[in-house]
Amino acid sequence: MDKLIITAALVGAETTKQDNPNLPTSPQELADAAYACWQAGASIVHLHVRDANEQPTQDVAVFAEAMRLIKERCDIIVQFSTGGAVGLPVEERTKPLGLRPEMATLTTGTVNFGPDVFFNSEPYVEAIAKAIQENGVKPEIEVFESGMIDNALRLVRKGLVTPPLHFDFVMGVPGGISGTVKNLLHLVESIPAGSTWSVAGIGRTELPLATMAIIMGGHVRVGFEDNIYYSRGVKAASNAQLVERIARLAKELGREVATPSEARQLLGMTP
Ligand code: KMH
Ligand code: ZN
Repeated sequence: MDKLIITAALVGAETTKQDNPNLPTSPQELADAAYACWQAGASIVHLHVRDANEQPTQDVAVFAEAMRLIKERCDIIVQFSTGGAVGLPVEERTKPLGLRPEMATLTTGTVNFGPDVFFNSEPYVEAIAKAIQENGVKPEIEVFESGMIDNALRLVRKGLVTPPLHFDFVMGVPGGISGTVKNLLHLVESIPAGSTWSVAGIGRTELPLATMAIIMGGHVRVGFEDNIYYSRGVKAASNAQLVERIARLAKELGREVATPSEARQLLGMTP
């Protein structure tokens, strides 16, 4: 099997320091957390940023500062979120792509998101795909339900996304596909041959789905964006603690962990 790519989703847009006081929010805290995750075995950092009031923002200057501080410390692949927070207009979501991060997310459809709607109409998705392509960024296709795979394949036919495709299955969002093994198998069987995939299980589904991905030859995303607990009722001490556990499990299950350079090769990215 290929080496395992671990992505650390450090903060997201929804979690607060009230939920877990160890949540990194400032650019410096994000860089420290990214470095600790890199040391623990992460090769990609999935990046959202917050403003001075810890609110989610797509402010280009804040993304620039966080990326600069991360790159000063290590060679981890920086993946910007183009999802941001629910309700943001597409122009806001694509602005940070001008900084030309190595990777960025691309959600290929609309999904209920708890009580909200994560809005990704076809014009939105195509605008984000175009901005990703124009800036030479590697897209990670975020799949919250299975129809989003079909939408991604339509983008390929339109020339807006170029294989090899990399998918991230975000499972267990209330409103999206639930985090069961049966659903994971269905998603994996639905993507084109030659694609790579990772799974981001929300909440208590994080660990079992990550374990499945390690066994099946997929890749894993963990972090406070998806889950703030280490075990039932016990808050995680850091994002790195969650990454460390995946690296440890992978070793036990016979899979080596990829460095950022190895991850770039596995994902077909130009260095
Ligand atoms: N915060 C969610 C509404 C992404 O990063 O691209 C969207 C999200 C997806 O987190
Ligand atoms: Zn995100």
